[in-house]
Formats: sequence, structure tokens, C-alpha cells
Amino acid sequence: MRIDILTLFPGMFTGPFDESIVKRAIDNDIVNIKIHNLRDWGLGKHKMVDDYPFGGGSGMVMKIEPIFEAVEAIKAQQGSDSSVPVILLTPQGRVFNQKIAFELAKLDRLIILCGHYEGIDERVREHLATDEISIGDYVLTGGELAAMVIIDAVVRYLPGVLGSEESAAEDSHTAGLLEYPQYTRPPAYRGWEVPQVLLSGNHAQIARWRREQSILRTFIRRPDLFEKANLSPAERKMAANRAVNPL
Ligand code: JBE
Repeated sequence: MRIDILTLFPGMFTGPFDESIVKRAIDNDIVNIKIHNLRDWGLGKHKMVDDYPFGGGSGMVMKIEPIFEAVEAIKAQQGSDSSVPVILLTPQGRVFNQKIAFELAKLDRLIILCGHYEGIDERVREHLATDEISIGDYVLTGGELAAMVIIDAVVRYLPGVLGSEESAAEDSHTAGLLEYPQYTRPPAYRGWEVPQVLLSGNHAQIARWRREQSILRTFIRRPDLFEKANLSPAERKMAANRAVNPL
């Protein structure tokens, strides 16, 4: 997969892409992430990328020409395929989630536009962006952090990035539920003990306990997820009972 990012702050991306799993994916040529400085397409000798809003008001608006010309140049870099999806990161977009990450991971190319300042000339939305995504209902100073969040979630899905064990943890059985609690040694610390069942060696019992914990946790913390989860009637009943009468 190739991901192109268009930003006014390319320096923000060093760090997240230079560590851990995303770095490994880049080193293994599973993903190719190219960061482009929008300033390179700025207008005139001052490389202007923003301007005053028509109609007045405070703040600056990102100009249309540098963005269009940058995206056209980037598209042309690997065959002039005008069908490459162009995602604009904005609080006005559809809210990002795991399903969107999964869908984006199927693409072989993707261009991400990081907005800044008070906004972007509306014609970029109308005539260039093919999708608008938000990572949540809060205001960031720009789309860069949103781009990093999305890329991190997408890259995990690319074949070869996670080990088979890690990916198995996301199978349809557990999808949509919160994770069960995890413990490691020591079995007791300051009197706080690891649940006995995990030390029992009884794998069927352990699997049952974990499933129950996932369901119960989801019921209590995220009723919205519980509602949508793929659960049997017995599991739904168990959650309702146990939440009222905890063990
Ligand atoms: O979520 N986002 O993509 C944003 C982009 C820019 C500013 N705030 C956001 N939340």
C-alpha cells in the first residue's frame, strides 16, 4: 500500500512512523508512506498557502491552487490514476472507526489531506476530496494527528504486519467486545491476586471466563457496543444478571 500525506507540518510525522510496528511495516515494504510539504506548491516567492477569507472574519483559509496542484502531481507519481481516493481530515467528516480502518486497508493507494488554520477553501471538498473523515468530536490544531491515528489503525490490517496470533485476537468471535483482563507474573503483588481460574491450567474454563469478562465489561462500560455485539440470548441474560449480582 502507498499512502501520500499532504501537510504544512511534515516534521510532525517523524516519531510515530519511526518506531514500533509502523516502522517495521515500512522497513518490510508493506507500506510506503510519503510525506509531502504543501509549502512546495505555495504561490509566488513567499510560497503562499493561505489567505484571508472572502466575506471577512478571523483566521486564514487554505488556498485551493497549492492543494490541487500538489494532489495532481502526487497522483501522477505512480501512473496518472485519477481514481486514487483523497481523504480530507476534518471534524465535519464521518467518524473514524475499526470498520473504516478495515475498508481503507484494502486500497493500494490513498492520499490524505491535512487541513490547518480556520479551514480549507470549500472547493477542495467539492471537487478534490473523495471522502471526509474525522477521528472524533474535538478540535485539533490540524489534521496531522488524525492522519497518524488513521494510518496506525490501517497499517495493522495490512498482511504481514501483525503475527497470526495477534490478528486472530480480532476474529469475528471477539469483534465488537472489549478485551478481557490480562495478567502476568507475579500471581500475587501487595496482596492483589490474579484470578484463580487463570492459574488452573483448565483451558476450557479459562476461555469461558475470558468470554464472560469481555461480555460483562462491554455491558457495563459500553452499552452501545453491547447492543450491537454478536451475542447469544444466554450471553445477554448472563450479562444482565451478573451486572446486578456481581460474583
Ligand atoms: O478529527 N479530525 O480529523 C480533525 C481534523 C482537524 C481538526 N480537528 C479534528 N478533530
